[in-house]
Amino acid sequence: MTAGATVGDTIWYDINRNGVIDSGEPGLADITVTLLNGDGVVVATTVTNSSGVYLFAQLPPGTYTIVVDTSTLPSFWTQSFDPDGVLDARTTVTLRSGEVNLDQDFGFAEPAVLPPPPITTTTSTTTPITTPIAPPVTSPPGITPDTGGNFGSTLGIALLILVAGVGLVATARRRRTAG
Ligand SMILES: [Ca+2]
Ligand SMILES: [Ca+2]
Repeated sequence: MTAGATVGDTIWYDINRNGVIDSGEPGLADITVTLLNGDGVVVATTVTNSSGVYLFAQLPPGTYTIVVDTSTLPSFWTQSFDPDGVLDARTTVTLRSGEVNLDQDFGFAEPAVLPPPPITTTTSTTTPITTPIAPPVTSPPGITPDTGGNFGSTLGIALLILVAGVGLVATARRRRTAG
């Protein structure tokens, strides 16, 4: 019969992100922690208590991996400290018979630069999106600044006026002739 080993024990809010549990930095409660054995099989799962403490006890000696379920952290929080130095929210330890290893602490905090808030679509018309307006093209009066279609329609209107004018003149001539 070998004495059971214990591993833990703190997941904390590393407010100043220096990797050290400073006074005033609280533990993170209700964070899910999973323990895998050397074969990667889940041995146990627990959650941190109100002080951010987790413990796995009565373990046979061997190699274990502690995995912090980051989905149970506040949104957008990132890791500031990992026992093995690699910020992947997991660490592997080898426990001797009866060993008590309470140095497997993980620090998390908000990112130094917060991500932009999620874009929310709004139907409000009180704050319309203003798009930059190109300055108007100034041109001498009487000249159409645009080309193409506008010119064509202008030409069409001019032709209509011309035809109407010819018609009026012809009508007038006919009236004079008749009178
Ligand atoms: Ca700290
Ligand atoms: Ca790690």
